[in-house]
Amino acid sequence: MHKEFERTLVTAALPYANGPLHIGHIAGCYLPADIYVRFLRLKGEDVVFICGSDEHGVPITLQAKKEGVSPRQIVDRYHELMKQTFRDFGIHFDIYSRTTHPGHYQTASEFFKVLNDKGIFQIIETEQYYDEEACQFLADRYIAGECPKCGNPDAYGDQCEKCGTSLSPMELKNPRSLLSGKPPVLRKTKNWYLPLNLFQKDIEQYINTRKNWKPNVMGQCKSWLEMGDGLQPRAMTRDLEWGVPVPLEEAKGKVLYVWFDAPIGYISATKELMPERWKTYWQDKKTRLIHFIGKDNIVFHCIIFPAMLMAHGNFILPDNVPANEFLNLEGQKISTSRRWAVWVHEYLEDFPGMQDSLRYALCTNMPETKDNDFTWKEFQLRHNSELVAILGNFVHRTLVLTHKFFNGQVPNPSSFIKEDLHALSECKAAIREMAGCIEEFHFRDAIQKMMQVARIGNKYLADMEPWKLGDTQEERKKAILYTSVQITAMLSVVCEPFLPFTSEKLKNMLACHHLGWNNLEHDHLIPPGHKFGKPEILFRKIEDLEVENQIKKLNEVKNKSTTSEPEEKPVNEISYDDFSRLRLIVATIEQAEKVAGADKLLRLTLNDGKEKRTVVSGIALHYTPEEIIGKQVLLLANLAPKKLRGIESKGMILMAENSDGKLIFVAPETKTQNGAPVK
Ligand code: B3M
Ligand code: ZN
Repeated sequence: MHKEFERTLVTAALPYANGPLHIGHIAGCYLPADIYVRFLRLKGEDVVFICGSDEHGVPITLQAKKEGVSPRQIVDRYHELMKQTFRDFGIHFDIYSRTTHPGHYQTASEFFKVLNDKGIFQIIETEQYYDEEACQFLADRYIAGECPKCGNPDAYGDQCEKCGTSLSPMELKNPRSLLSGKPPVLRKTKNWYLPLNLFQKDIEQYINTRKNWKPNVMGQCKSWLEMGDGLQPRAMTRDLEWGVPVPLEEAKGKVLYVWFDAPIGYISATKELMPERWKTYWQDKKTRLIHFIGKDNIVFHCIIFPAMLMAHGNFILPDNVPANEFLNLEGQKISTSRRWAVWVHEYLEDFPGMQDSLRYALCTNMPETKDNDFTWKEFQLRHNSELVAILGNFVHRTLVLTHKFFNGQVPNPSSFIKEDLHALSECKAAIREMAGCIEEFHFRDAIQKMMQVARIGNKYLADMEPWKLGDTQEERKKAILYTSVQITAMLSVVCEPFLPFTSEKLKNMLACHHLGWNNLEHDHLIPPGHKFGKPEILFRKIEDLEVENQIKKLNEVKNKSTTSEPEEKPVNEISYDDFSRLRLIVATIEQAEKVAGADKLLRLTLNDGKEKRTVVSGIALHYTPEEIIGKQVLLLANLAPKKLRGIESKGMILMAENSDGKLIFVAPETKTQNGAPVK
């Protein structure tokens, strides 16, 4: 552990209780958090692992509306399901609470009151969209309309899911209520704003002094801090019914913004778990606070929640926020509403007792630095060729041979040769590296290092071939199996964070439940004479038919998904429709000049057949203005206009990039009239 800390508080994002858990949730947040916590526990460190259901917010009320039941019914159903699924899958929280817990209402209200009493909030009256039929203000995901950036007709009031831009309802074109489908009207309302702009300096200082943050997380934080005029005040209250009521007389009928109450849920859950000691974990500087989340939650955990904690004053700030990117499924975005997912509770029914196989596939393919894809074929391949053929095979051979030659008792060799000692020291080196990787949140590398131990053992046994040794070589047999048993024992300890069920089975077979991290310092984890327990199958093979059935099940969902819900396109593919939205035409460069103060940019005047248009193009390092005047080019004519160095650029010219990075003009082969379409 880092010297300046005595304990670690780990949180995993509180999942919305609006649907079952899928593999994207697990790979993005819960598995890395669980591995990390199990590793710290294994080393005997003081660590507490907090999670619970996020039961407020629009995702809940919309799901309730869709199913025609109350929000309460929705959260009760999915809270129980998620809690059970986590438990069955071996995600081992110290507490799994929920934000409808009365203790949470109290904690969140008190937090709000502290900020209010300190005069932190700005009360601002604004005009907000209102649905006259549903008698309700339309915040966030209650409203949809056309995205001002990309034209997506189904952008939400808080975000366009197509281009990723974060939005406010006022920015949508042709807004419509998702409750009644009608265009909303504007109504005045007062809300309590957290003036994030006043925290800009402190947040910058906080972010800039964080060590070892992942580049994807740092990058998002910086772009928020540097965007436009910097951080803006953000409303912490909403005109809704479902949520924690704002604890002020003058705010009757309003609730706390879900992103105000949900992170406080971490605090409430800690209080519930440790009523006497929770403050040590939230207020003592010797505690290290770590939030595991998915990438869509970065701004809330790295900027807004820290600003809330700073405003309150009594709390420590997150030390690290190791966010993952997203996991796709068979080339398509995972989606709860379109049911394109592998649901964890269904996996557990279809593959009973095989939690670790999925944990293994999700960890080896974890979207740590970029989005990744889960496919059933790869799941099967990884399982059969790694878990079965390497880890399972090594353990099986070791145990079977020990039973055969030595009656299931660890032999007592009188001497070793250098291969024996080398195998042990290589395993120890891999384990040290594994620990380093986990500490740095590199879980993919870490699980490879763990498997390296099995690979070393497997190769050692194959090279030594103890099954070929005759009766005169009894001493060698003893040394080889003794060594293999020690490696198996190491594995039973170090696979625990990743494959807890396998660790348990291994310890049963070896009858060595007492083994822990400290034993790894010694070469001799299990002494001669020790008697093994009952052998069990570690991993059975996964048959083609099983994964074919899973793929079939997914395809049924795809075929059933009705026309009302647009079908998700493969991640790297666009439809002809998408293509036909590009207006590509031929144009001629009539003028070109350098843009003052920007060495990469040229300002071009193009004749597009109808008019002259200005395009600012990043080709100045490759061409002088003189050499390109008169050239014909291909122009993307309907790209949204953009200001570059104060010049409005309308469109983009297409260039090819050669292997030296030089940009080459792409143009019609023979002179063509300006404005001619490119199809
Ligand atoms: N409920 C959002 C999500 O599932 C969310 C996280 C809250 S963590 C305080 O994306
Ligand atoms: Zn958009």
